[in-house]
Amino acid sequence: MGQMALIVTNPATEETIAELEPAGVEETDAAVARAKAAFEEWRAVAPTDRGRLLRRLATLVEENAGELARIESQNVGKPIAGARAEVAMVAQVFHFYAGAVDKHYGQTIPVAGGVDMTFREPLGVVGLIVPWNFPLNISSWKLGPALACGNTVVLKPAELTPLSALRLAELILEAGIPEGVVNVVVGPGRVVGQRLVEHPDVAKIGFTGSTEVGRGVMQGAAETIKRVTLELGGKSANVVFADADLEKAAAAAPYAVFDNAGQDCCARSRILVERSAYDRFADLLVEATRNVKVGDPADESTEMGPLISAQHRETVASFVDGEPLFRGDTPNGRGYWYPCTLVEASNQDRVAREEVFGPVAALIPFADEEEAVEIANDTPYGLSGSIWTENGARALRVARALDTGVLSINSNSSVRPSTPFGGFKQSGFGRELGMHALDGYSEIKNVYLATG
Ligand code: TXE
Repeated sequence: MGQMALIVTNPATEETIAELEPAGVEETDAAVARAKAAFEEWRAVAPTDRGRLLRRLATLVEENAGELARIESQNVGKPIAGARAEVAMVAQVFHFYAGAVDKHYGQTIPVAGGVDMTFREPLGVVGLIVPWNFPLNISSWKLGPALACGNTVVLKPAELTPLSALRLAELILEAGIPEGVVNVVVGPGRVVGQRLVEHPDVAKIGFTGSTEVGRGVMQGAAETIKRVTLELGGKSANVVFADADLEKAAAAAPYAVFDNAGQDCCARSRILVERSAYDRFADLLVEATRNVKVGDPADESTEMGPLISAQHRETVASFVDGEPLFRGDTPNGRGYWYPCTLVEASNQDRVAREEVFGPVAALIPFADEEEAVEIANDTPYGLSGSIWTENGARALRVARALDTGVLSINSNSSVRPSTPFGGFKQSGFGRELGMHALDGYSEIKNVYLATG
């Protein structure tokens, strides 16, 4: 092919950990053809058997959790304890969809002259395009419902982080899922990803990545009227009212933005604080941020590792000018380190408008509930967010008023295997996880039987 080798790096050491031959259009087409050939057999597998195969995959992920977590930690620079928790979630996701296969029902609808019924049909070959921030997790969120519904798959991991998906592909075969049902293709987004988007035999693209590339995916999909699910960027607000448990909110806030070194679409990177509690909360937040343990991802106690690449570190750094409210420490020497950083901002500043995708949080004061909602919604994004208050009615009032897909009250957790996850506005559309994701990987067929 004459293409340059794809160099895979450990971002904590800058060492090369793998060299791969990148796929091109030809290999992508071959993978789509394999998935197409496997489709009829896979859709015909009895639901309980398909469930059993997914259950076996979940168990294999559990049995190989240590190895998968190590791969993910070394390839993404994730702290090993966090990587283990992510792999545990991958297993839970496959367990969930193993159990969902035979619970995704059709309906019967009362009509005149006969019986009307609906079926959930698989789409065919689906293209799954995954980013580098949670490579295995996000792969599982798409693979679980895609396979449960009877689709076959071409999965394209991000160029920077292909290693865990390649290992997962081996476990998929070991679980007994037939050859051709899942095909992992490693190569550049604008070649392999683009080809999947254009390919006439691909029925749907499940995409997680930047809003910019997502826009291109949606445009490309229009040509063949492909279905798309887009999980894009975010600029989520963590809204802290003066009547909240401030200690608890401040202790949790750093982990809602510095987890995964801020490379998280759900990062609560705008911390909105009611003015009357602002100074007290800012002091508590600085203290809590000082305690975030940044360092070697292999160390069990590490809470934050490096960024994914040198180029990404430059982008992140471009958001911080002047002296921030707080800047943490990082290890010296090799690795794409960037410190935990707190800045005071207005919602019009660039740091409050664009997705930083790094450990930089903006503190923004608000006067009252009305202004909190106005600022939180003043963004093109709408993925996630949190509300901290001891007033239950206010919590629900604000939750209903925020234009965002996933919210937590007195907590910052966004993602569970059984609950729907996805965005409003330019954070995308379609839902991953839970029973809702199955709707994105199946088509409803309506059948009328005349009984007269
Ligand atoms: O994302 P891309 P990048 C945001 C975040 C980050 C920025 C850039 O702000 O800093 O995006 O990250 C594939 N056709 N998020 O450049 O390029 C690509 O190979 C089809 C938010 O890594 O969107 C990869 O597999 N596919 C986000 C995937 O798309 C294409 C997670 C995502 O890469 C393609 C990641 C094309 N033309 C980044 N070009 C989140 N929501 O969590 C690239 N790809």
